[in-house]
Amino acid sequence: MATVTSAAVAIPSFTGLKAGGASSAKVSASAKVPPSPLPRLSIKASMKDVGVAVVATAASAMIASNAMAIEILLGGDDGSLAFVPSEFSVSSGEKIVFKNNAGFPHNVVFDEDAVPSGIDVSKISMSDEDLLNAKGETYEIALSDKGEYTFYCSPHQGAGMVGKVTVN
Ligand SMILES: [Cu+2]
Repeated sequence: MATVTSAAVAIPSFTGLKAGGASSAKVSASAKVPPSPLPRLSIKASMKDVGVAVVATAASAMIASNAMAIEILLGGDDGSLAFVPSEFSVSSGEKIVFKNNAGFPHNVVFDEDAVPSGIDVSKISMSDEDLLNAKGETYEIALSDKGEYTFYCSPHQGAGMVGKVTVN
């Protein structure tokens, strides 16, 4: 008996809900008292839609940023004092993210004798005293002039921590 009753209630209220939702504010104002589940349900549905839209936006933003940036690790996972990868190429204006990984402190200093002519290395380098001391710290630059740029880590240059980027 109880089951039958609740089913009988559920069906008409659902039908009423659908009609109210379709025919906008005027109807729901005049039918204010009885369909109390109506606003609650329609809010739930619209929040779900918003959630889906937000997720989709975040995913496409991530894809876009991946396409426009390259990540270079400072220090190899095996403990090597190196840029990983040490040679790479980017498009003009593409973001280069140097990310502190292991064996720090590290920095990124461009070699004034091995960059395209006219480049002021002080504008694209970290200073010698400026070091990345914690894992995950980053140094970001974008190079717009095409050519080859050699860079090094000043604490580890002697150990061979040098790299080269070609800007196309
Ligand atoms: Cu280093």
